[in-house]
Amino acid sequence: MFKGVLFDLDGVLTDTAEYHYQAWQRLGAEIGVTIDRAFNEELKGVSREDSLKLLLAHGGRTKEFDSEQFAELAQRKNEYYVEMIQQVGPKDVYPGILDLLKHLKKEGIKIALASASKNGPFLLEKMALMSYFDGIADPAEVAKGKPDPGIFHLAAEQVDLTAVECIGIEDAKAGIQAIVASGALPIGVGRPEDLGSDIEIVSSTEELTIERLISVWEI
Ligand code: B16
Ligand code: MG
Repeated sequence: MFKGVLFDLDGVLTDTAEYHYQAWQRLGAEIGVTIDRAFNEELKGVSREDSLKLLLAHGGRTKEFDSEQFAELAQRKNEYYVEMIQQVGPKDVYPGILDLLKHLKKEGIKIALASASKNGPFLLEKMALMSYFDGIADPAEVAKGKPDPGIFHLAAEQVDLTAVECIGIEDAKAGIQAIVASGALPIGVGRPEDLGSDIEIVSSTEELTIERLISVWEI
């Protein structure tokens, strides 16, 4: 039986993936880089700085910004994002998530956050989910972002486990790659076209019941 569940945040616990998209779109429009949802799939789960690098490369603008301007652009995107998440509350928690967290707690299964977002703890507080989490991996402490497995190793460590004893839940391609590389068992939230057809996928978080997790673990 698995001993822990390592949760991604944006796109798994709530719909903040959409706000990230809108914030990048707004920043992009200001510097003449147009992005669409297909391109946004490449940004999901990827750190703020790495996302900005991808966005600038997408628009062929990489060489136009020095490090100071780059930092200003990253900060500006975060300001747009932070502005949008102020109104996030318990009503925004994705369906099925609260029940799953309650069941996991009842069974003594550890719960940890493995989000690339530096805004993760703020959002857990806003959604009144903080008390369910036994550990939070600080993305500032890992050398490389997803698809590197670092954040999943660190999340498992926060709850005194190793990744192989855990299930990891993700909505992003880079995140699934990170889970697989960590040795945890992946469950994807989304579409096989985006996440791959070789792992367990649910189309909605409503399907994330403890029974489903147990059956995936036992396959
Ligand atoms: P921040 P996750 C990731 O969170 C997002 O998917 C990604 O779009 C974002 O760029 C990244 O966090 C960094 O977020 O700018 O708030 O530090 O999906 O790993 O929970
Ligand atoms: Mg995500």
